[in-house]
Amino acid sequence: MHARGERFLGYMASAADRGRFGNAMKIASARGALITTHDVPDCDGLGAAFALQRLFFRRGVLADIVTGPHIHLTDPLVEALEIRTKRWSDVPDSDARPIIVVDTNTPALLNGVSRRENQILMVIDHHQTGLSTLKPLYMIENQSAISASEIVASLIDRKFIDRKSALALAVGIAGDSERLNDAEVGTLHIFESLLMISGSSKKEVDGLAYPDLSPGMVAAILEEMKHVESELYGNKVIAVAASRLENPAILANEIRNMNASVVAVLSEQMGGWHRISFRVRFKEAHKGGIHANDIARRASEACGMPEGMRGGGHIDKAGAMIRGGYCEITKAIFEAAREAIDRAAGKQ
Ligand SMILES: [Mn+2]
Repeated sequence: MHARGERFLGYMASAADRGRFGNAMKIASARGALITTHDVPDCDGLGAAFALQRLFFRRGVLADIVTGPHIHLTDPLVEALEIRTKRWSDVPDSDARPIIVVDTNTPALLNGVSRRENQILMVIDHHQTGLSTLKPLYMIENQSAISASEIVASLIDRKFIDRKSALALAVGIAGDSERLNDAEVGTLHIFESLLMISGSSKKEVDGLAYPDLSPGMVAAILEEMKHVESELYGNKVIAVAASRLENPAILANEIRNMNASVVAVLSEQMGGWHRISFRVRFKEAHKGGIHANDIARRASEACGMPEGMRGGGHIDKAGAMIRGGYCEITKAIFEAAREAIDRAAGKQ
């Protein structure tokens, strides 16, 4: 489908997107850039940021990757590619370089950015655009892309994608697509090209995207699994739990791997806030019509969260920040999950 010698690895970006990308690159080439991704970054966000940073370095542009706190699951990627990241606290207020954001468009997931005055130059994202979104000078979004990394791989001229960038983008794609299991042909094609450029194997990429959990982590997950609340609704399993792990998505993914249909995991934050990861089995989301982002939004609404603070994400993978008591929130989640199951059944 892609003839040898094509200029770009894939078609997750349009010609207009490439025009916007070129304009943003011109501005950043003159002024430098701060590249960032959502708080608690994943392999997709870091991979996409790293590939952009290498493109800047190649042009002699001063570009730093700046993030919120990391979690250990991205350590193998960071170490393998020697990705250097800064924290927002390391960047002085006087640093006026414009900001490039990858893998989110939600201000609530960008705590460091919202405290600063820097111009938002460009956003590259594959998530649903909610009510509260960044207003960058250039927006590049494609919700049919499964990862931000494949959009970036479609924006950069292939001759500027080196081995390290290719590996980072491949790991980003693998990380967001459940080891390519969820990927359609367009994504697979980009991934294969990246694999070839990187000189790495699929196994190496999977090892970086899905590092083995440490024994301590396995023990912690098993401990938390003892307290999962679950319900068999029709023939679907709804499971809700609390987690003290560094990211609620870790437990949510493990429970979904057991084939629970709808999963929500709450992580208590300061001031009565809960960070919540929602997961729906891939098949039920894409073929069954049960949508994680919809459940996140409705549960947020039921808990009195105002418009623009009702979570979001993908149909199989979503998140929300809800303020309230644990019991009140879990009740709202079960209710929203049952309704989503009923609605999906009604549609079929
Ligand atoms: Mn992503």
